[in-house]
Amino acid sequence: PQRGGCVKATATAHANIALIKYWGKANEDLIIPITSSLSLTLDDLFTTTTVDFSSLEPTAADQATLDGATVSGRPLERICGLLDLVRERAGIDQPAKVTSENMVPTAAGLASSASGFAALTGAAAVAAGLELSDRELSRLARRGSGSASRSIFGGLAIWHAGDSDETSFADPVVDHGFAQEISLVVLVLNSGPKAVSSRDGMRRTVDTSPLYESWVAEHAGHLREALAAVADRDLPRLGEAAEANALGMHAAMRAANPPINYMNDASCAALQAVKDARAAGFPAWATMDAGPNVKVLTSTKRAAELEAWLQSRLKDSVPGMDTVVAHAGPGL
Ligand code: 2P0
Repeated sequence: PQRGGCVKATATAHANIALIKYWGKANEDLIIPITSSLSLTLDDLFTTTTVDFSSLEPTAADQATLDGATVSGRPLERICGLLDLVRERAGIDQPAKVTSENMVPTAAGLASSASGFAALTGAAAVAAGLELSDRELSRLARRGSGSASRSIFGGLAIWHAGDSDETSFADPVVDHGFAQEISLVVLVLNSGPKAVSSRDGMRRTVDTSPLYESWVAEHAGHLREALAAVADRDLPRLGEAAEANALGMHAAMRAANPPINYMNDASCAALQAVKDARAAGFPAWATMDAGPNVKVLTSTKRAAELEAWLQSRLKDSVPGMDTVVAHAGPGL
């Protein structure tokens, strides 16, 4: 493409939460994961990003803002890394001006690199004049942040681990509308910065945790169960697989040296409340990521009722807890 053809484009991508997790890389440079993962893309949690290859002097460095604040340091380097891949592919060399806005409901504390890198990939590809398939976009987004590979797609998505750049990408899961029947009640327990980044936490878990291998060994069964559950529209079976997979991941993290513990007292109280909700007859299974928040998988029908029940249950032990109900959202 000729240089003059490079323009400006905007894309919106939604965050996703893994029901069956990605934790650990087989190849850190290409971001090839050790396990495949299954996620739900969410509706009102998204990032909108504009990439403009036409407004900076040719010799300038890339610039980025997030919610109006200038991005620098490691986060800027990661953005530049993704832009370099896009430029290389398009045969251009203009610097880019990147403007990004995170749309997160009331302090959800879930601002995710998944929606950010998926939106950046979508906008940069179009601005650079590339016409990429969803699969190519997923592979490219993966290079920015692994979980971003899944945010190219709406609803349920599976990221096939693969063993190379060509074979590691996400696909939509054929679910005949089942994604609309499930929701997540997000218990926002702390929106402060995380103690250990996912990237470092994964590396330390893979390198030092004696429980990592057994989690990986169990993982294949969790994923198989979860996919069978989706095919059968069987929420309890999906919930059990998801909860076992997440708790096993956190156990492996805690066994790392030094230990990684994303759970605080509020997380433990929330996990117990989820068990209690189940005993009270709710469909409710917990999952957690690289932070203290607890996300509760439930049916869309009962999500609001469960949210109120959990709020009441936790009002004394976790004062000031925020909650958000997230439904299935669209792809890029
Ligand atoms: C997941 N997480 O499957 C897992 C579960 C957090 C816990 O993907 O290093 O930001 O950029 O590939 O994608 C968070 O890690 O990590 C994540 P990188 P990413 O959703």
